Amino acid sequence: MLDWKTAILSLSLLLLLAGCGGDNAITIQTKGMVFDRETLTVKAGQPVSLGVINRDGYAHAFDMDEFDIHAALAAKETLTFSFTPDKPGRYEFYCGTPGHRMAGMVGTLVVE
Ligand SMILES: [Cu+2]
Repeated sequence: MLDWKTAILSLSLLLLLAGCGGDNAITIQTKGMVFDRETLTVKAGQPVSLGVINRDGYAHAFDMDEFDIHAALAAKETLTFSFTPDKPGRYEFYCGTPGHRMAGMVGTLVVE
């Protein structure tokens, strides 16, 4: 689980990576009961800094089983997750809030 310290640390890392023009700093937003991007593409072996922005006035979650990411996103909250995908492949991400995944809050992380 990520706590707020991890989130702040990750946010700092995101800003650092953004400052360096890091390829794998990406952002995704909730837009009602979907994510604004269905596919995220990153490169294997490079650290990823993934910002998830909840634009809605109610709670969501962000889950990616492959990378052991399972976090609640309060209304209007932004969290940043850092991980390094080792293997090329396609990995599912979704909102773990009950009912949301079935409603369409699901997408694919493509690791090239
Ligand atoms: Cu949701």
